[in-house]
Amino acid sequence: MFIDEVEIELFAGDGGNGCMAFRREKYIPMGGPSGGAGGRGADIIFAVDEGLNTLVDLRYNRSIKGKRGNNGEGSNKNGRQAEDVVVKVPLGTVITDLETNLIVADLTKKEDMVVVAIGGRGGRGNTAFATKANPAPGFAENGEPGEVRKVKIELKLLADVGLVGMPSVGKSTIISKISASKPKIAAYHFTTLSPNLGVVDAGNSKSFVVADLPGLIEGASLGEGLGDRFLRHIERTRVIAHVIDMSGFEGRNPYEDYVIINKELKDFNEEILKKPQVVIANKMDMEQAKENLKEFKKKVKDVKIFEVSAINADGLKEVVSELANMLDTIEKHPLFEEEKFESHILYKFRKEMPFRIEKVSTDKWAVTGKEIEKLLRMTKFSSDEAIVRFTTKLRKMGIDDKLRELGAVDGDTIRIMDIEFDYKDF
Ligand SMILES: Nc1nc2c(ncn2[C@@H]2O[C@H](COP(=O)(O)OP(=O)(O)OP(=O)(O)O)[C@@H](O)[C@H]2O)c(=O)[nH]1
Ligand SMILES: [Mg+2]
Repeated sequence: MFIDEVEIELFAGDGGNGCMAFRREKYIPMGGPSGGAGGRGADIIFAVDEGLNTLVDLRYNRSIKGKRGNNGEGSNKNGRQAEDVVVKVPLGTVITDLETNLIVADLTKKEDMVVVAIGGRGGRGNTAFATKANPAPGFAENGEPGEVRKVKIELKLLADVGLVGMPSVGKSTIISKISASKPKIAAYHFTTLSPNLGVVDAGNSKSFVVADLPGLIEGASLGEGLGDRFLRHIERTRVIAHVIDMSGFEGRNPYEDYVIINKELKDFNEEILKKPQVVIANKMDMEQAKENLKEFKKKVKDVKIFEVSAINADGLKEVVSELANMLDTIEKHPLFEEEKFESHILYKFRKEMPFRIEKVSTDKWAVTGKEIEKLLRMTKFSSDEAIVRFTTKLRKMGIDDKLRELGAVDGDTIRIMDIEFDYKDF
């Protein structure tokens, strides 16, 4: 089943409690404090799994809960941290906080992995509170509660070209001829009930992804037919391929179809009509098609029209090469503006990397991790040589690359512990 929207409540794990204990040793009446810290609660992480193409696995989950960190113990034993929960989702998944309506993550790269609910910190044990004035503190800290949030999870498929049009105009036939995708094709309306993706080989080692969408009819934006719910899947496409049945054999008028579909696209989201469009005039093998096309061309002058007989694979080569050329020249625009994102995003990385990066605000990033923090403490920032060594190390650890990948630009602020410096992209 194809599911492209679910709402779920996330409960990250609570931190384990710190322990209050004192050392007991033979012949020593009362030792010092020895309570260990609690472990961190489980993060709830969303990660891309390229093998998935629907959110169906999440459909029956009202909530996802992370385990609690273990409590600290005596003898300064720290509690174990809980194992993170990793939720696998398809490429193109967008996660929005339902309270703030801000986007927490837009997972558009196959390595993407984002912490959506943060596990609670473990509480400190009484050892941590020992001071000169109070060498034997009789208290410990409780674990921090894990983050709780309600999110909407949406799939917006990642495709370069979207095939749109009335039912039965031949959209699925086209994708079946230009890619390896084998959707159901039939003479009745609404054969396609959910989007199909296909990879098109455009030669010269170029390729692009096409989405074949369920048919639209007049009033789709008001819920007629299958409605407009699948149109979210062309929001990311860069080119719209508008398929029209030129034979008009079902008693339809190709020009009217063209106008109706464009109006439905506009009513769904005006931005879609701003995307470049080509018209695929299909079923040119049928009677009437030539004549209808002549009329159509008189009325529609501002868009490229390709004459095609999908069933015979006639004319599709030209369409593919034009689409490839267009994609070469059209810039990729991010789907959402920066302001729509939550300012604070925590990234985790697929390969266990010894650091974490948090996007603290639009131009500010925080890097944490034992190794990097140790290095920072040991670096004397008064010597040039030490600074060079420090920055080389940052690069070697892959921190530079990760920051660039996440979108850091020259002049952004990078914070490690309490030191801030400017990011420079070399
Ligand atoms: N004569 C002719 N028939 C075609 C051509 N292309 C598709 N058809 C037929 O048109 C009918 C509908 O084709 P589909 O590819 O299923 O159409 P669709 O646009 O995907 O339809 P929905 O999924 O219902 O929206 C099928 O019977 C196809 O065989 C063509 O170039 N010429
Ligand atoms: Mg179809």
